[in-house]
Amino acid sequence: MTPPNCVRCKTKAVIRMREHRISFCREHYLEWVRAQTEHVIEKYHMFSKEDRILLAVSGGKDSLALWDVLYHLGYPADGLYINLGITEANDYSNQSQFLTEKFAAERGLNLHVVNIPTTYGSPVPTLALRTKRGKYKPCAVCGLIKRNVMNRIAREQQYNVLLTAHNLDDETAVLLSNTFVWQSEMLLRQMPVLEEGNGFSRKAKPFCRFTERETAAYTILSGIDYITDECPYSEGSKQFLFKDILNRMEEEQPGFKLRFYVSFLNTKKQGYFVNPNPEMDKPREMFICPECGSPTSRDDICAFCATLKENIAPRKSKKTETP
Ligand code: Q46
Ligand code: ZN
Ligand code: ZN
Repeated sequence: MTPPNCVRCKTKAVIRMREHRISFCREHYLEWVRAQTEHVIEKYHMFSKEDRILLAVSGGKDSLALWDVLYHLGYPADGLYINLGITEANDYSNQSQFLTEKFAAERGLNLHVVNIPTTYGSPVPTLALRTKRGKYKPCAVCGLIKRNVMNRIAREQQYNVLLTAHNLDDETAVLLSNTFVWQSEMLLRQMPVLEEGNGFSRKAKPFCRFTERETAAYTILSGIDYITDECPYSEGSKQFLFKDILNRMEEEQPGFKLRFYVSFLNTKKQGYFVNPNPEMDKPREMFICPECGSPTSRDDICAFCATLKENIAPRKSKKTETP
């Protein structure tokens, strides 16, 4: 079969997207990704060039691609890299920090770095190991730490928008897993944009409509040097199973993931997902955590600080020790 031509300039295409029935050369593909991102930012009213934007960057393909796209579109986004202190998988954390710093320096972008071992005394896997939640896998504690750090930096540095580079594969895997067990509260909250409230900045996901293949193609075709190793703790994650199911559906029916996600959002927009307790949508009474200054719904230290305390002084009772 003759390779397809770029739909714009008719030269040989480097990427063909069956889900959109289009093919592009390198130059027009990069242009298309940038234009589509701008379209998503405007469609979901994510942010404008006047906002103070902070992007969580991991050194991986998605976050560096998003930072590059925003840079080309003229959105003044600063980066936040969190070094988790993971040394396995070829010195994973230091290597990804190095690549993120190199990316930022090459473009003159502003990057905040938070080092978890220096700030909290131990790397994430060690912090997690000493807690009940992270006894077998550090991911739940890691997620809690990352969210706390992102919110804290946004608050301290007055960023009103916090971005993550979740792509369509991530979003549909979460959607599928929540649908399987009818996690209605999570389904209600899953949106491309979460408005600011209760002391937290607005959160947005400008890559939510691009597949992982599309973001990877952007990173490679742009010549961005990114970390190819996965975090060693991601192995065995249920997310991979859901992604695999969705990839098989996509193979059979190109465009399946996008239809699944967009029809979910449209159904929600039509009012089919309604909170049975409207009181829950109202701004809640919030407190300030006396330890870290985070807004919290608990009239006590926040969940993050409670986890760290558990870590510093593990509870001794048998009940606490039992998983
Ligand atoms: S970084 Fe952290 Fe992930 Fe690694 S320890 Fe688990 S949660 S897998 S996105
Ligand atoms: Zn072209
Ligand atoms: Zn706290």
